[in-house]
Amino acid sequence: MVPMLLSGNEAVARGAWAAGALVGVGYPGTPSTQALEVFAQMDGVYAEWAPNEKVALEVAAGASMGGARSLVTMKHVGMNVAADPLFTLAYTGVGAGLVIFVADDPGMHSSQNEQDSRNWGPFARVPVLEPSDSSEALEFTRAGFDLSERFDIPVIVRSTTRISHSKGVVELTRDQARKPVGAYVKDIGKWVMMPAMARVRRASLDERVRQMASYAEESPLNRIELRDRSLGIVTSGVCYQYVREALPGASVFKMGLSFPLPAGALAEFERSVERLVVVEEADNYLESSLRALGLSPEPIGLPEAGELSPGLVARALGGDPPKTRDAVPGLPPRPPLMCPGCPHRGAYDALRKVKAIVMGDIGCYTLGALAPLSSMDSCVCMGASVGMAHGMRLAGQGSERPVVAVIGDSTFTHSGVTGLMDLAYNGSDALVCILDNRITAMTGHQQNPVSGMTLQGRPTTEVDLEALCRSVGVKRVRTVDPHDLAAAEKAVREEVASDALSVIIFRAPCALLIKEMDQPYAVDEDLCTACRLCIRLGCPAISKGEGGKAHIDVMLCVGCADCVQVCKFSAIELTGPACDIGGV
Ligand SMILES: Cc1ncc(C[n+]2csc(CCOP(=O)(O)OP(=O)(O)O)c2C)c(N)n1
Repeated sequence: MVPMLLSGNEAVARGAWAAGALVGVGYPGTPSTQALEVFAQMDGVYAEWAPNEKVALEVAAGASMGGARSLVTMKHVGMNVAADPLFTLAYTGVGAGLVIFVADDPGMHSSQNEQDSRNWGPFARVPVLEPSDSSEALEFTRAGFDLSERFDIPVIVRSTTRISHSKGVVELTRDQARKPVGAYVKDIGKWVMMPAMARVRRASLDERVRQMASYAEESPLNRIELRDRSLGIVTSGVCYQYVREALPGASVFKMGLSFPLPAGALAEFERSVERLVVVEEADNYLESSLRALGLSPEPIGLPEAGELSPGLVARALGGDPPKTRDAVPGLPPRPPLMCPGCPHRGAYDALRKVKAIVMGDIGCYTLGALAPLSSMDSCVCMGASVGMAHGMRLAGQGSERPVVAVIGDSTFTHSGVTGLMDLAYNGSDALVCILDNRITAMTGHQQNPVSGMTLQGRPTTEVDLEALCRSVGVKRVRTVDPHDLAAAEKAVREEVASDALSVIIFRAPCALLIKEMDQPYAVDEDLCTACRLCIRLGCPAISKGEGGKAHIDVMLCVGCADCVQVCKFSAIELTGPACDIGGV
C-alpha cells in the first residue's frame, strides 16, 4: 500500500488504470479534463481527444464491444452531446467494461449552466456511482468496470468540481494487469438495435435494472453510519463531507450508488431514525427519489442552486457552523481577460468597426462579450453560434447591422461544422468567423483536430479548415492574420458586404503557445493624446497612466503590436530587449 496525495481526477485515471482499462477517450471540459490527461500518461494505455463527447463515447463503445475496457471523460454539458449513444448503449450493454466519467460544476465556476448528472441514471437506466473523495474516486472507478461487466451496462462515475479538484490521500494497491482483449464474437441481437432486437434488449435492460436494484441493497458502495438516532441524513458525493464536518454526531446513509437506489435499506434507515432529511446540492434528485419510494424526508430549505458548504448545512440543520477565515477586505476584482497578445482581439476589433450583431460561442473568445471589446451578443452552448446566426437572419435581422457568427477552432470541429453545413444547404448569407488559434485554449491547451498533434504527443494530420468549409458548400472562404488589423477589417467589411455565405478564418497561434516574445512596446507620453483608442483593445498590458495617457506594462507586453496599429499619433514604440518566456 503506497499513500499518495491525488486530486479526484487523478484518482479516476488511476482507478481506470488499476482496473486494466486499455482505451481512454474524452473531450476536454472543466472540471473533468485532467482525468484523461493523467490516464494518457499511464503505461500500456491508448488515449485520445475526440472532436466531441458523442464521438468519444462511440469510440469507447467500439473499443468495449471489441473487448477492451474503456474510459470516457467529459464535463456535465458533454453528456448532452453524448446522450444519443448513451441511451442505446444501455440497451446493447457492453463488451468489456465501459465507464463514463462525468464531472458536474455546481456553482458554475467554469460552465454556462448547472446540470446534475445523477439524473442520467434513471433517465437512461444506467448505474451512477458518486465518490465522496479522491480515495473513493479511485475505488469507485475501478469498481465501475466490474459492475459494467457484471450487469452488462455502461456505468457513470459522477463527480463535482470539489471532488475533481481537491486532493486527498489515496492508498494505491497492486494494480490489475491490462486485461487482454478477448476474441470478438458477432451478436446482432445484442448490438444491432433495430426495433425487433431493441424490444428484446429493452426487456433485458429492465431485468438488468432490477438486478442492479437488488445488488444496491447489499452494495459496499453504499454505507450506513448509525450514530445519534435523532437525525438521519441521506447524502452523497461531496455533501457527505459537509455533513460530517457540520453534524459529526448525526446518523448518515451515504449513497455511493445513486442509481438504482436501495429501496429496502433506505426504508429501514428511515425507521431507525427520528427525523429523516436529505442533504444534496444541485437537483433534489435524492429527495424526490426517496419520495417516489414512499419515504418522507423533511424539507430543510437548502439553496436550490449553487454549491453547498459545511456552514450552509450546519445552519439548515442546527449544527455549529465551522470557523472560516474572512476574505481579505479591499482586494480588487479580477475579472477574466484575454491575455496580452491574444489573437482574438484583432478579430473583435474588426467586428466592432462594422457594428456586427455577433452570435457567440464558448471559448477564450467569449471574453469578447465584456467591456471594452463588448462585441458579442450571445453564448449558449458549443456550436450554437453558427445556427443562431442563421436564425437571426431568418428573423429579418442584418439589414442595419451585419449578422456574424464567431467560433473557435475546437468548438468548430466539436459541433460548428454541422451548423455551417446547414447554412450552406439552406442558402444563408451570414458571415462565420473561425478564430483559429491552433489549440483548445480555454480548457488549458488540449490538442484538437486542427492542432497537428495527438493527446499522446504524436504528430498527426491537421484538418484543412479552408477545404472543409469549401467542401460543405461555402464559396467565399478566406484566411487572415488577426494581428494585421487593417487586413482583418478589410476582410470583414468585404464579407459582410457580400450577399453570399462566407467564412473568414482568423489564424494566429494562441499567445501562450509562442515561446519567444517579441520586443515589448512603450508609450511616448509626449505624443500620447489620451485618446484611449489603444485602451479600448482591452489588453491587460495597457492601462490609464498619468493624465489619462496610456501606459504599457513592459512585464506584460508580448510585442504583438496590435496597439501600435490603432494609435493614430505614432505614440507607441519599441523598447528594451526581447526576452524568452519559455512558452507553455
Ligand atoms: C459540450 C461541452 N463540452 C466541453 C465544454 C468545455 N469547453 C468550453 S470552451 C471549449 C473549447 C474552446 O476551444 P476553442 O473553440 O478552440 O476556443 P479557444 O478557447 O481556444 O479560444 C471547451 C472544450 C463545453 N462548454 N461544452
